[in-house]
Amino acid sequence: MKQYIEFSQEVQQGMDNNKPIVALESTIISHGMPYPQNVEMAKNVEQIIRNHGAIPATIALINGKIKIGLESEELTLLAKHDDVAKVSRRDLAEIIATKRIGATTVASTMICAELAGIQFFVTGGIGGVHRGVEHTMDISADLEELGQTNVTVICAGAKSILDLPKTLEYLETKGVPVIGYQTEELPAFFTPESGIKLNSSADSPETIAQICKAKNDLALSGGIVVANPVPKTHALSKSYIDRIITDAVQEAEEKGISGKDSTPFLLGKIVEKSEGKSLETNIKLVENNAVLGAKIAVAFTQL
Ligand code: PSU
Ligand code: MN
Repeated sequence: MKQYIEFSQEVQQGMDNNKPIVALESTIISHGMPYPQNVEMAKNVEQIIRNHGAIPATIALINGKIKIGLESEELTLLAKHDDVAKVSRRDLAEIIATKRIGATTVASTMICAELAGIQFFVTGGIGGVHRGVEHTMDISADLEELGQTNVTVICAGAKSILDLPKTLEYLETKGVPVIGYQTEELPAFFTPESGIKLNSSADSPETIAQICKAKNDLALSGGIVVANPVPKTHALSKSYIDRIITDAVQEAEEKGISGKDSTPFLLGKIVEKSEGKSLETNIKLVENNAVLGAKIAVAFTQL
């Protein structure tokens, strides 16, 4: 298996010195945001993680290898290239074997992080159960992965392009802890509130690190979701963004968009309909997650 994994020098050095490492996904770069904001975001987020005492490891598939840690040119390639595959669990083997460029989703980033021995992973939002699931059966592979792979995902909850109550029910069935950071409520990505109460919340990175350690010690398989609300100063109003999302979901339905194209289509439409306001919020919340993710990873190494 080792033959498929390639560490950047920075990540390798970090590992050799037992430094805290934080994984980052690449679908958010290739399919989640437009160029050039996507590459600027990717570089900023890496720097934020360094500034908080951890080593960033952005993950992608390039030339038949799972790259753990990317060089600046590789980030640009993922941000600019118009033929980057969106790689979830089912696509991993194919994109490796055919040596295409692949951007990893939450699910496949978790798989690669676990293979590389990385336990913490920062992103924007996870995939989930889509609205209208009773007609489409569209449930993100991210949820299955959270049910089986031992990686802690720090995110701003999930976008309300999804059916949030059903997404939480699914995670409950799979036995995935969803911990609100300094909140009792599931954050809804662009807004800190969803009205949906969470089962657990934690007030400090140290407490979250202790929960991760206890779960490891008990050998409980599966991931953890840390749901970190977008800071109020950068949040969008719930009624404003909900209207835009409802329009985007309806347009996707009318156009018959399905499968792996559904989420990127909706994300693009939301940026368009909000005239870039959603993109600004999206970038700020990922940065905010990077701060928390680095703090949790640092706290974990000190246990
Ligand atoms: N949600 C976002 N931004 C994103 C994604 C989700 O707010 O960029 C991406 C992530 O990579 C996530 C993927 O893992 O979309 C989920 O895709 P799907 O719904 O097809 O499983
Ligand atoms: Mn899907």
